[in-house]
Amino acid sequence: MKRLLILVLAGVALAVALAHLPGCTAMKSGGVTGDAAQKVYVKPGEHDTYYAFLSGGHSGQIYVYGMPSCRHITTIPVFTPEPAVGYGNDVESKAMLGGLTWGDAHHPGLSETAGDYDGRWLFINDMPNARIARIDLSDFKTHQIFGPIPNLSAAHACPFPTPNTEYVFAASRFSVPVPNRQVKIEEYAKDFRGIIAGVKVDPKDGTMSLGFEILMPPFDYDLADAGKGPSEGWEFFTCYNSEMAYDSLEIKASQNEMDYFAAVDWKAAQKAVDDGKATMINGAPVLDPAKVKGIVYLTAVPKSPHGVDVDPSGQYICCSGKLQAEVSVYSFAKLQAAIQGGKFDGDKMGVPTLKYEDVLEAKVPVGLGPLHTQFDGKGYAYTSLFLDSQIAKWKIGPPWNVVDKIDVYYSIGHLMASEGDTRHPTGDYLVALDKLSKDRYLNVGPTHPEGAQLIDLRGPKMQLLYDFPTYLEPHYAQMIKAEKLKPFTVYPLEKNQKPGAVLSADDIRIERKGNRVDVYGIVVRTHFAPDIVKVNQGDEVYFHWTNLEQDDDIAHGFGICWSSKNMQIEPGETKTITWTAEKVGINPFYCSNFCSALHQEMQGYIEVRPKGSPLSAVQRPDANLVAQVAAEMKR
Ligand code: RUQ
Ligand code: CUA
Repeated sequence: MKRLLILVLAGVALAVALAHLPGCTAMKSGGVTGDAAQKVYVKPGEHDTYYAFLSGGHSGQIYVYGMPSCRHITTIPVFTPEPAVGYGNDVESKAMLGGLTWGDAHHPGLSETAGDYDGRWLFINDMPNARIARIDLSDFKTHQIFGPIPNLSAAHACPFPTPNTEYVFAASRFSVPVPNRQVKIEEYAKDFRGIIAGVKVDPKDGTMSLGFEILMPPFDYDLADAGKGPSEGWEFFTCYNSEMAYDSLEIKASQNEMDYFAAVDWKAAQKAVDDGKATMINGAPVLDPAKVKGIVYLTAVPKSPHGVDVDPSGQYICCSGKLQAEVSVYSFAKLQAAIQGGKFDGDKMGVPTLKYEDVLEAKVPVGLGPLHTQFDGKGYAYTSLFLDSQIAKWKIGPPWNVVDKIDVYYSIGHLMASEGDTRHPTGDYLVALDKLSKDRYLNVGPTHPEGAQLIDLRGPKMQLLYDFPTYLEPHYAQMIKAEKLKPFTVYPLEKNQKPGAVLSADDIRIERKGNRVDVYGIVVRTHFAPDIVKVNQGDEVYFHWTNLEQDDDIAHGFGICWSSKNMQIEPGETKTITWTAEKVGINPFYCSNFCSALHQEMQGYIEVRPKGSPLSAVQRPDANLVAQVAAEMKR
């Protein structure tokens, strides 16, 4: 027995040594074949067929990639200031960030119509601050940040939109006292609660508002997915820590054989709020399942589940127990039958519990450390295996077997399939989002990039096509057909209704009231008007710049020397930034975004005079400059 063990260990050691031998490239390249390069090659001047939106994790942003070329096209600033474009620096975006300069963005959620991506909006969560942002895909800009959502701590299971984007959701990863107050941490089970929040989305403009909150037992709510087809109207949430541990979770939260997934009937929950059955806590309508029946149920899931994913047909709910080598596939029909038949085996703080066997359809032996599942629309599912560093492809339906596996490098978390969360995944590509990249790229010191890998799903077997590094740290991502998005490239000047906008040369002016100075100006190739600004020391200066350009890609910048003030003004846009005149003297400003042959000449000066120097209430620029701008506006 002992000898056998030694032999096995020696074999393992040899295999490990071989894998690390230089020149063992067949191993490191994961069996990539010669045609892979062609499949990712997008000729210069041509465009990719998919947009991929990768969450930026604790960078707080969203990264936009083109697929299949895996080229990083742009980064959308969301929860974190971005100085190049001045996000968080101009007055409007600064107010939207609400004083926070960090977010941890996990799960992008594209808006849907009838269960398919419609290309209107992209939602994403900021876990630690329990916020949800909405990016408008008509201009790829963040337009709303909703939250912090009251009573809820760490919105990880978030936002996972419903099939017609009626709602996005958030649930507490870390339970806290509700309402939050000083309590003894040791009285966790008594005083702490989880919250599942339904956030309404206005169908016309995407504006988010709070619909309802449900008071839940103090478990750790982890991931979510919306029901679709037969299961439309329901949202599913996995949770771990049904042990209700408040310390040493690594050990104490892995004791129970079973944790749960929660099934929320969101229409019933909204109706209960509309019928006045909620209690207001911190401005949020909170439903207590001990008093309000029929809104939420718990079903047993083995071994600390992570991902929950509904298949394209909407019949099956796939949960992965991190500490189990199987995916548990539940039947929505069985869930309904058990609820209707009242087959509860108890309750958790008023939430009825259902038995594993009563709702289970199949167990699929995928491999070690299953986390997330995606779909190809051709009857197969793909589950990421963190511990095995593999993806398992398995058949949805009898015999529920694994039909293919592929190695990934290394320690895969999420995976994303093309249109993979919709009713009609396209089955073209899969991207593995690996937590570790180790030796895959040139060494850049101790912080390695994250690893992403493009996999072709079009053949009978998965084929690895390409590796691409990403900055910290994509969790989830979504991929949408490029043809569905038609972003505009200039803001039409005639529709510019911003309060500080200057749409006529006669409106260019500098106004002062007390120590507040408002500069109403324009930027256009290749000058600022006004380009001379006179203020007094201590003045609070508001620069309102309107970009008169209506040509693609002609943005101007406004950067002030000896300051952190910079922003970009896009064609047709008006933006405001503030700056305090601290020192007497001359302070240059300039266009920070290369815009034309005379970009270097696009500059100006602020003359800061001593406090109390006489200055007129309204300054107008030089008449020649006004005439020049008037002529430019007619063009
Ligand atoms: S998580 S590796 Cu933040 Cu979505 Cu699963
Ligand atoms: Cu305007 Cu450079």
